[in-house]
Amino acid sequence: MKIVFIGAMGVGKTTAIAAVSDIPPVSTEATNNDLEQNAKATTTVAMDYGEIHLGDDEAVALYGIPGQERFSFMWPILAEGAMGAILLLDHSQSDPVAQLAAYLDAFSTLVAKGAVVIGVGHTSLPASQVLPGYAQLLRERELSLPMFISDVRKRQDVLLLVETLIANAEVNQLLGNP
Ligand SMILES: Nc1nc2c(ncn2[C@@H]2O[C@H](COP(=O)(O)OP(=O)(O)OP(=O)(O)O)[C@@H](O)[C@H]2O)c(=O)[nH]1
Ligand SMILES: [Mg+2]
Repeated sequence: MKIVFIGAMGVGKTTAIAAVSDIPPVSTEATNNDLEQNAKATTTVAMDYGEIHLGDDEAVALYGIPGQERFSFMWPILAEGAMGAILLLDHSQSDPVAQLAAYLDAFSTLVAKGAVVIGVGHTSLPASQVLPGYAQLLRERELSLPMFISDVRKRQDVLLLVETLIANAEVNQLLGNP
């Protein structure tokens, strides 16, 4: 089982995978030279990799994309064969609704399968104030995707996203959806 973490630079894909991985995560961090986009010290330049172990011989493989546009050639490579995606958003960035739109477009194959769960982070506001703007975009696109406020620095928050994605995939399979 493979899941890919997607979203813009600095949303927390590397952080999320490190928070839940049962193995030391593999990361490809390099000095961030794009400080205008995001002020953090390092950025992913190829991918992140981690694993959640479910039983003796079952594992969920977690891949993280590099958020910088210049590495977008990696995105379809990393999404290949994924059962779904966890789309992370940074509510403190200037236009996170536009980011949601951009990532729904970039990963349209998984979106069409309903195999995307959204986690909105970098906020201390209640869901009732944060989520309506994103929900509006989903409504306009006639999409119904699970959405949570998530602090990806917390293992439980990331696990909720992963478990929801897996549960959704199982329901779709039962219903015979593509
Ligand atoms: N204050 C706050 N910080 C957060 C939250 N979630 C993540 N962070 C921090 O935001 C930063 C996210 O950095 P990364 O995990 O490297 O982000 P990324 O999505 O992998 O970014 P790229 O690899 O550059 O695309 C880390 O310093 C996290 O500790 C949150 O909900 N609130
Ligand atoms: Mg990263």
